[in-house]
Amino acid sequence: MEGQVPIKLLNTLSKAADIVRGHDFIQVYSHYDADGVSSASIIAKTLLRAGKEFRITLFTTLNDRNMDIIRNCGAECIIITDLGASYIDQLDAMEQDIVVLDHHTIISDAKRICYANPHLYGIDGMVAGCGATMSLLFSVTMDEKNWDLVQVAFAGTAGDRQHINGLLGLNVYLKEEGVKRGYIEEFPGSLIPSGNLMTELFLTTDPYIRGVSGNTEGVAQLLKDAGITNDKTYMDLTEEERRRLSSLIAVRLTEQGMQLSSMQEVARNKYYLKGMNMDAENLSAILNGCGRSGIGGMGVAAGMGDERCLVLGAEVNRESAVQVVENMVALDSKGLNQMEHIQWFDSSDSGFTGMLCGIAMQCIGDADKPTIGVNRANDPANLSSRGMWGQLDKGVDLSVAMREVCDQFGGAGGGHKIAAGGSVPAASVDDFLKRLDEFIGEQLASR
Ligand SMILES: [Mn+2]
Repeated sequence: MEGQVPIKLLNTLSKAADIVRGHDFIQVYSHYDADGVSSASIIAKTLLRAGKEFRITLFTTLNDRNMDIIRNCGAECIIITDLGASYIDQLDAMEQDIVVLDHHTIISDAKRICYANPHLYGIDGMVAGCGATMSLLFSVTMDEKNWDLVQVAFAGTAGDRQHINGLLGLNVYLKEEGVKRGYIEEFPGSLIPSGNLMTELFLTTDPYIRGVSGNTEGVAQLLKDAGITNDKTYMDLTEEERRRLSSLIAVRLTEQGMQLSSMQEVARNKYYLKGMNMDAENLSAILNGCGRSGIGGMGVAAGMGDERCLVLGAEVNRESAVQVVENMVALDSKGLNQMEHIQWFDSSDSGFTGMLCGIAMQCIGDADKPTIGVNRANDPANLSSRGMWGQLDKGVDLSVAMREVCDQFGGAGGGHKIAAGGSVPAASVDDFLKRLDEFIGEQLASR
C-alpha cells in the first residue's frame, strides 16, 4: 500500500490492527445503508478470519441516544464504520479502545483513538473514499489475504454513488488492486440494464423509461422495435443489437425531457464481481434493501458471502423494485405539480418518497426546477428534495433552502446542496411549498 495510501493513514491503520489483535471480543457499530452494511460485512469477515468474537449493531444515524448505547456497551474494543465523524471528540474522550473508519465531514482529528477518514489526508470523502473503502484498507492491513473483500467494498462505493462520474482517490487504488488480483472487472456502462431484458427493462427506474418501465407490453414492443427476441439478456446481445436498443432508449429518454448529463450518469462504468455473478450495484442494492427493511443482519450475512442470504436479499430487493416502478408509473401519469421555481408531488401512500423524488428529478421533471416529494402519512410530514448540477450553478442550494424554510414552519431540514430532506407539521405543507418556491426564487435572483 506504500506510495498509494497516505503515510498518516497507513500508520493509523497499522496501529488500529495492533489494537484489534489484542482483544478477543469486538463490538462493531455501522450505518444501515449499503455503504454501512458493506463496511460491517468487511469488518465481520476480517474478525472471523482473525479468530475474534464480535457483535454488530447497525444505526440509522449516530445521535446522542446511540452514543449512550456505545458508551455503555460493555466491550473493551469498539470498531465504528461509516459513522463517527460528527462525534469524534466524545469518542476520543471514552476509555475503551476505539477504531473509527468513516468518510463524513470532519470536525476535528482524534488525539487518542484510531481515526481514519479520507478528509484527514486531503482526500474528499464525499467522492473519493467511502466507509467501505476505509474498512477494506483496515482489513488488508490486518491480513493481505482479505483483498478478496474488495468486492464487498465496491458495493459500498456504489451505494454511496462514488462511481457515478468515474472513480477517484482511494477508490482508484482499490479498483487497480481488485482488477490485478482478479476479483473485479470493469465494464463500460450502458443505458440498457444488465440481466434478463424482459424483467430488467420492466423494473428499470435508473433510468425510468416512460411506456417501458412497469409496462410489460411496452417492454415487448421496445425489444421488437430493436429486433431483439424476448429471451435475451444484456450479455447475449451483439454489438449491433446493443447499439440499436440503446439508441431507441436514448430517443425515449430525450422525448420525456431527460438531460444528456443524466443519461451519461446512467451509462456509468460497471464493476463486475467475479464469481458472484453480479456487479457492484446489484450487491449494493441487496445490502441496502436489507438494511432499510430492518433485516440488516441478513444484509451483513449476504455481504459476508452467505448464499442463502444473498438469494433472500435479492428477493426483498426485487419486491421493493416492483413497488418503486409501480409508484413511478402512477406519479408519471399524474405528473408533477408545477410552481414558479419548484415542482412537487405527493407520495403519502408510498414509503419511497426520497427515491421517487430522485427518479422524477432525473427522468421526467423540468430540469430547471428542484423537485420536492411530500409524504403526509405521518405528522410531521416528511419532505425530500432533489436538484440538478445545472441548478446549483444558477444559485440553488437545497441544504440551505430546506433548513431555513422548514425552520420557519417549526420543522427541521438539511442535507446536501443537491439533495436535502426535512419535516414540517402536516397542516402547514401547502404554505411550506409556497414559501419554498419563493425562497428558491430568491436564491436564483441573488446570483
Ligand atoms: Mn457512507
